[in-house]
Amino acid sequence: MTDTNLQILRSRLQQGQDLVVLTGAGISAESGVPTFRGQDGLWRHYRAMDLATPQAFGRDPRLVWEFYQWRRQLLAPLQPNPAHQALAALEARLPRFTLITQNIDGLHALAGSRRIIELHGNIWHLRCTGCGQVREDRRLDLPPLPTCQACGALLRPHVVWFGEMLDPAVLAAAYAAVETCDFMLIIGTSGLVQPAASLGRLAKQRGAFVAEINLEPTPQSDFYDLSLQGKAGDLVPQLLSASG
Ligand code: BJW
Ligand code: ZN
Repeated sequence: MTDTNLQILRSRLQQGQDLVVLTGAGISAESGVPTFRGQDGLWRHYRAMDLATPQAFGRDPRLVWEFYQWRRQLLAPLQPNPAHQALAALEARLPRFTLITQNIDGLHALAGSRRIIELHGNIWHLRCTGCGQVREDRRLDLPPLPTCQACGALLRPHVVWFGEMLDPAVLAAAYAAVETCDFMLIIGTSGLVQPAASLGRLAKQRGAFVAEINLEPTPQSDFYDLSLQGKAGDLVPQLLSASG
């Protein structure tokens, strides 16, 4: 991050602006969580349409559950990194701060963030396909086809698959925050998946200053006020250590 760009972002934080942060898989990459796209991304090795759609689950729930059980086992020992921690510290400092994440890994909460809008759900929550009940369940030894204690129907991961609507209340909360913020920081997302990919543009249209932190430019970069290339685990803490 150049000194000038750093100064701009610091000064906005010092002004106590209403900040919205949107995170994607890139913020968890340095914790060891695989991203979705890019060289070692999950969707390079597995077909999203076979594993992350309601049709795939309907066709072969056992296969989809195998994929999610594997990911739960992979995630279980992983820890938040300095970028997650810096955002948790920001939440504690700023009176007006909203964290929106596309990530289902739960690492923001583990880092100490409290008010988190999880757009795509949470892999540690299971939802009943019969009665709709959602429960936290961190077991790593789930049966191959876990069922609901209340009604006996098949459980599924409480995540949002392609072709599914986001929870309307969750999406409404995200829009409300984005529409009224005056500073939005977008970290570690390829900006390809809707509707999350449009949130930055919406903030910009509403007059907010929008900055992005990513290893590389994204399709959205040209629309933002600043696009900073680098690792979230390096840049986000720098931003904070200079703002307090
Ligand atoms: C670093 C870094 C480091 C790496 N530091 N940076 C309009 C037009 C066309 C299609 C659609 C449309 N509206 C909706 C759609 C369909 C679809 C969609 O968007 N498809 C596109 C791919 C074209 N969207 C949906 O289906 C959504 N539902 C919906 O819109 O409902 C209404 C509707 C339904 C049907 C038709 C039309 C409308 C739901 C989307 C659900 C996404 N689900 C997933 C899986 C969640 C569960 C799971 O994990 O298994 O969510 S897919 C996956 O992508 C996951 C992520 O949250 C999401 C976004 O990925 P993200 O976070 O951006 O990760 P990457 O890997 O893509 O990028 C990582 C970035 O980090 C890279 O840029 C790196 O450079 C960077 N990076 N290391 C900083 N250290
Ligand atoms: Zn049930």
